[in-house]
This record gives sequence, C-alpha cells and structure tokens, in this order.
Amino acid sequence: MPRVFSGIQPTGDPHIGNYFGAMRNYVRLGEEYGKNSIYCVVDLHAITNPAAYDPATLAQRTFEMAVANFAVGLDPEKVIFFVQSQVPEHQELSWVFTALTPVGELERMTQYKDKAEQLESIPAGLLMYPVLMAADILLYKADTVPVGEDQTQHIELTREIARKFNHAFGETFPEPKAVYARDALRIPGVDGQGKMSKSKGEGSTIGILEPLDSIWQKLRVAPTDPARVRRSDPGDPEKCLIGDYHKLFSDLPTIETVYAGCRTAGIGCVDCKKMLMQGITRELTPIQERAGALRADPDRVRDALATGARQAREIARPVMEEVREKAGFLKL
Ligand code: AQP
Repeated sequence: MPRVFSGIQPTGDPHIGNYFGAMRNYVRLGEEYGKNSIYCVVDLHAITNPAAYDPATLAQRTFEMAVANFAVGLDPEKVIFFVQSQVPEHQELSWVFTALTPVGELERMTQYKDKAEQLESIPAGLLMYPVLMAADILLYKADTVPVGEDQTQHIELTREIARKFNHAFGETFPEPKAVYARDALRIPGVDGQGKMSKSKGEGSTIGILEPLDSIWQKLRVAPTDPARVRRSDPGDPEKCLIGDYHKLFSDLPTIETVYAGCRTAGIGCVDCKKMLMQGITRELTPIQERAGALRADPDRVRDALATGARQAREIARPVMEEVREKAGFLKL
C-alpha cells in the first residue's frame, strides 16, 4: 500500500493556496490510506526563514495550523498528524543526508534563490531546507507526496537523495512522487504579485480561517484584468485573479455567467467579486465553525498531536536504526 507524507509550515495563517493546492489532497488521501497517510506541521522548516520566524508566535501558529487541518476534514483518529519538532529523527536523518548532498545542488533550488536574494545574511538552514524535507518524507519511506507545484524541484531532489543513499548503502528508500491538485497547481496571491504565500504576509493571502469581512476588503481592492479600465470595457477572465478564484469557489453556471459577462462587459468587476464572495462564504463558513469548536477544546487538539507524534515515532525509530546500521555507526 502506498504511504503518503506531506508537511505544512506554520509561517502564518493557512490560505486558499494551501487549501486547494495541498490540504484537500491530504484529506482525500487520508480517507483512502488511513494511518498510511502521515502529515505534519513542519515547525523546523519555519525557523529557516528569518522574515517569517518569530519565537513569540511559533507555538500558537503551530497550534492554529493543526486546528486548520482538522477543520478542513483531516481526522487525527484516522491519519497520523503531528508536529515535526516532536519527532527528533527528522533532524537525525537530515544530517545523514547533508553528508550526501552537494552544496551546488542546494544553491540551484529556485525557492532558495528567491528567498536568499531578499536577505542580507543567509542562514545555512535556508540552504538545507530541501535536505530536511527529503528526511521528512523518507523517514517514513513515503512514496506519495501531495504538494503544490512550487515543491516540484524539492521532490526531485528528494528522489536524488534517495538514489544516492541506496547506491551508497544498499536499497533502503523508495523514490517518492509528487501528487498535485490539477485544478490548483499554483494559486496566485490576492495582491497580484505571484504565488499566494504565507511568508509574503497577509496582503498576499486569503486565509481559510480569516474573517469574511476581512476577505471582502481584500477582494474589493484586488487587481482585475487591466484592460477593463471602465465598466463598459470588455475583459478577459482568464487574465484576472477573480476569474481564477471563481474556478475554485463557484459552481459551473456562476462561472459561465461571470466569464461571459466579463467578455461582453455585461457584468462589472464589483458584481463579479460579490458573486465570488458568495462562493467563498459557502466554502469557508463550515470550516471556520469547526475551527471555532476545536479552539474551544485546546486539550483535545494537543492530545491528538501527542498521539500523532507517538505513532510517527513508532515508524521513524526502526527506519533510523536501519540507516544508522547501514551508514556504519557504532552500535552499543
Ligand atoms: N499558492 C499556492 N498554490 C498551490 N499550492 C500552494 N502551496 C503553498 N502555496 C500554494 C502548497 O501548500 C503546501 C504547504 O506549503 P507551505 O507551508 O510552504 O506554504 P506557503 O504559503 O508557500 O508558505 P510559506 O511560508 O510562504 O512558504 P514559501 O515562502 O516557502 O512558499 C505545499 O504543498 C505547497 O506546495
């Protein structure tokens, strides 16, 4: 049976990019593979980006990320869900992998280059991020990794690290494959500045737990097709953020209505945004209600995370023992 692994960073409030790009696949695969689907809040990754890391908020964000995942439908009784730093084998395996990974390959990673160029002093952890990610996945010998398209290069490196380890020490790890949500490969930020991303700040994101009036304020000023200068100008919904979001939140008749209306200038951008807001409200309201109930019972969330970490370690420990033995460490 396939084994699924994925992680999500507690670098801010989870957004609709995370939701459609990854979290919904966690739920789908969780229903299919039960305890063979393993998910974690990757807090050790979150500290590698100084722009997004604040020790004063890390624990709360980690908790909130767990709440969000449970609220969208992940059932911690059915899957394994935990916090990365609670399973120290992630770091141990990561260190073994650093010994196999050329620095040049890490420096070629697009995400590293994008982040590094914004920093004056680059933490080594930022460079090592994909090595830790490879350890996250391979520690569970996972072969299936639900992620957004932005992680493609990192998954490719994970496959390479698995190959290198197997070649050096004997067949141990599978070469995992990414699984994408085909309709949500890379959801654009509501500011119109590239990929929606937590670490870019709230101006980029529509949070799945964000109050609906705050979401509306962002949509109201969100850029649309620049060709529509006046209400009477026709536009191209394929070149418009709001058109992209409709495909995620609206039913087919609504999508057809707003797409045709945009092309003929029969519908204005504000009305189009209002119709989108109806779809967003329909999708997010039940999730936000479930999150409210979970927040009201924090011990239940903490207990679920503690159980998840125990279950994860039961898988991780023997794999790490196998790695130690194959890599030649002294056994006492
Ligand atoms: N915009 C997106 N569209 C589709 N999928 C996305 N993912 C993230 N953004 C989009 C996928 O969500 C999962 C969790 O990724 P993450 O925690 O790295 O999310 P993020 O918002 O991208 O977080 P950060 O902190 O801002 O990270 P950086 O700056 O590194 O991107 C992943 O499967 C991701 O692909």
